[in-house]
Amino acid sequence: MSQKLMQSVLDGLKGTLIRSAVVRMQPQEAAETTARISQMFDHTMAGGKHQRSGLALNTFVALAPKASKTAIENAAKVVATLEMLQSYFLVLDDIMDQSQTRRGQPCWYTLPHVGLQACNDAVILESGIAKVIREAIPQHPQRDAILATMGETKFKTSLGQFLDGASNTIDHCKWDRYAQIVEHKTSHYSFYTPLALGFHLADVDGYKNTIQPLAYQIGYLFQAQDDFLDVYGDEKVTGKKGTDIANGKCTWLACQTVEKLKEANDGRLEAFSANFGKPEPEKTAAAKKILIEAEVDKDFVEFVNNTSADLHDKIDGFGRQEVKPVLHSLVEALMGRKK
Ligand code: GPP
Ligand code: MG
Ligand code: MG
Ligand code: MG
Repeated sequence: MSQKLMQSVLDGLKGTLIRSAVVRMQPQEAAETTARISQMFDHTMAGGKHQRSGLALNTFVALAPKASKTAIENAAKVVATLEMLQSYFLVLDDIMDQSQTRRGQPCWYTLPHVGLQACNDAVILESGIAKVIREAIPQHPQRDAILATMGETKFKTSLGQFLDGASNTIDHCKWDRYAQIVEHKTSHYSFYTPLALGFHLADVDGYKNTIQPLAYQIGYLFQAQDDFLDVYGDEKVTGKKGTDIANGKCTWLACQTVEKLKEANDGRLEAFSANFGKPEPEKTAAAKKILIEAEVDKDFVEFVNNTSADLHDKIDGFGRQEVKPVLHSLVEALMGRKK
C-alpha cells in the first residue's frame, strides 16, 4: 500500500477516535479534545515509514489474493493500528531516552504545551487501538485473536523496554542480554506482530512456530542497524540524534566494542568504561572515539551481509509459498538502510 493510502486510512482512524472521545462533552471541551487529539495524531504519526502496517497488509494480501475490496479496506484499518502502537511506544521511549528529535522534528514531549502530558497522550493513542479493531472487523473470526495479539505485544515490548532501560554500563553489554532485549523491545512488535496480523486477517492458522524465529532474526538485523545509525547515521536523514552512548545502552556496537577491547586487553576497555553511559558531552565524545577507532563498523558490515544471506536461505525454506516474496523483499528493503 502506498504511503498516501496509509495516510488516508490513518486520517480516518483519527476521525473515529475523536468522534468517540467527545460523545459526552460540551462544545468547549469537545473542541479542546478534538484539537489535542488531532494535533497529537498529526505530530506523532508524521514521517513514519509505515513499515509495520505495510508488512502486515502485504502478508494478508499474499495469503488472501481473492479478498474483497471491503475486506482489504477493513484490513488496512486494522494494520494501521500498528502505526498507532508505534507512535505510542515512541512518544514514551523518547521521554525515557531523553531524546530531542524524532522523524526530523522535535519529540512530542519537548513541545512547551505538551511536556509530561505526553504520557497521557500516549495512553489516548493506545486506547484507540482496540476501539479501531473492534469497529473495523466486528464479525471477523479472528477478531479476538487479533486483540489478544496486540495485548501480548504491548506486554512483551514493555519487558524489552525494561531490560533496555536497566542497561547503562559496559557490564550490561553482553551478546546474550542484547539478544533478549532486541527480541522483546523490537523484533516482536516490529516483525512478528505484523506477520501474525497478516495471517490472522487471512484466517490462516498454524504458522507461529515457523514465522516467529524468522521474524526475530529479521528484527535482530533491524535493531542492530538502528544501533549502528545511532552512532554512524546522518542526523538529517535519520531524523533523530543519537543517545545510546551517553545512556550506556546495550547495543550491537557497544557489545562488539566491549568484546573486541576485552580481547585486546590494552587499557582501552577501562577508558571506554570510564566514558560510556555518562551524561557529560566530553565523555560521550571520548567513548565514541574509542568505539570508532575499534573499527566496529567493519564488523557490522560483515554481520549484515552474513545475516541477510542466512535470512534469504531460511526464507527459501519457508512453508507458505505465497509469503516468500513478501519476506524476501522485506529483507532486501532493510539492506543499506539509512533511516
Ligand atoms: C526502540 O528502541 C524501542 C521501542 C520503540 C520500544 C518502546 C517500548 C515502550 C513500552 C515504550 P530505541 O530507543 O533504540 O529506538 P530509537 O532509536 O528510535 O529511539
Ligand atoms: Mg529511543
Ligand atoms: Mg529506547
Ligand atoms: Mg535506537
